[in-house]
Amino acid sequence: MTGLTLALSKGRILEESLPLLERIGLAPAGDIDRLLRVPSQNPDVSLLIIRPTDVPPYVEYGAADIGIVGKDILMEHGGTGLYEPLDIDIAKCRLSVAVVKGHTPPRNRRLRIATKYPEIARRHYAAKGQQVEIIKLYGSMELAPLVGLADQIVDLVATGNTLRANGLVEIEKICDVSSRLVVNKASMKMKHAALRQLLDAFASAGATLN
Ligand code: PRT
Ligand code: MG
Repeated sequence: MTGLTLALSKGRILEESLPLLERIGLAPAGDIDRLLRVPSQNPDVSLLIIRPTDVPPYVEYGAADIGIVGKDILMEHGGTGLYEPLDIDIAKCRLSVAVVKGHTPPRNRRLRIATKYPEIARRHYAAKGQQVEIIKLYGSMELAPLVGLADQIVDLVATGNTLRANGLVEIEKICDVSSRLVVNKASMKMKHAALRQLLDAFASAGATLN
């Protein structure tokens, strides 16, 4: 089999991927808390442990043949330079708009939207014909409306507990999110047999076709 490199999203996606990787014989064979590159149980597949937002560029430019990443990150990235053959149905949540409970929109200026996803937010409000100002943040979006930095946030929601704890309410769902398998376009041609085998293994372990 041709050597393959699989890029994994460090954090909750990696944790939720581990049982699946184990089932298909790709569990990490090394210290995933310290190493950035670890062998897997399969000698033909090595693993990269990287930040979720870095998975699309690693796969698009061929530093990894395949990757596991959230649909949120893929949508923000644009996703056209990659194949997205499988939904692996883990790390599920939704991307939503939330506001402070009882908040009334400003009348003398544009709505301010705080988010880690400026592209998704831009497309969402543009589709509704709404002119907004987007403020890119890197974490703790829930704080922004509480301190008057933004009128609304576009953020991930799973149980809704974080919103509730901060006095925020979800007013609109943009889309559902789960983790996806993405594949480098050139690898799909050049390493077709090896990748086909891997994709089949993911599919029979429960991933569904897109
Ligand atoms: O640190 P870095 O910025 O690199 O990454 P990260 O902190 O975003 O990574 P991590 O490990 O949190 O994983 C993020 C990925 O997991 C996302 O890209 C999603 O695809 C997926 N995912 C699934 C989630 C959630 N569920 C989720 N609930 N990512 C984040 N959350 C956060 C959300 O932002 C909010 O703050 O959890 C909070 C809401 O949870 P509830 O249950 O209180 O609603
Ligand atoms: Mg984090």
